[in-house]
Amino acid sequence: MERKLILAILAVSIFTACNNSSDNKEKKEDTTMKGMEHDSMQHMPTTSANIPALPVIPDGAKVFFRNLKNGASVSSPFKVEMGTEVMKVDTAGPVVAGSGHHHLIIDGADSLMAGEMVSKDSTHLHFGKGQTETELTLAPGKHKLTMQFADGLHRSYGGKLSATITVNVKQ
Ligand SMILES: [Cu+2]
Repeated sequence: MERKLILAILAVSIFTACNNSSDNKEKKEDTTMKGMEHDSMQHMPTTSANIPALPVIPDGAKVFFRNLKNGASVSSPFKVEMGTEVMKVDTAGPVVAGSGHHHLIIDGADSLMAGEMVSKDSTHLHFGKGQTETELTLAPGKHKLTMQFADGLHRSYGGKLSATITVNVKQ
């Protein structure tokens, strides 16, 4: 059983390594995330030598919804502007102190623990090109929106760099 699992992980690692040479930026981001997931499934210390530590959050840094107040009523689709103070918005990839990129979590957690990888799916949106606004299409009703800032490797900066609001999407 265990041997099979190790083989499977090895196979995935090789596959990931091959894919990393791809020029496609989207793919690169994906494989980075997969690579990290598998790394953390094994033992973090064995790979941490190659991975820079999560940068320390500078004093006064925060993220906020620029154009939406908690409890706002909106008509779908609606615009979401993501603001930062102190932190610089950068593209995904390099891990640079004092910078990172935005994520939006829809109807999920209030924040992700510092260092936790932001997953990538329909309710965890990445703005790895350094975008600071987007348009959301949501079904009518109440929805919870969480902004989560993360470093170049999509590792959450934690609750200090998150913001959560509820919006009411009109019929
Ligand atoms: Cu990301």
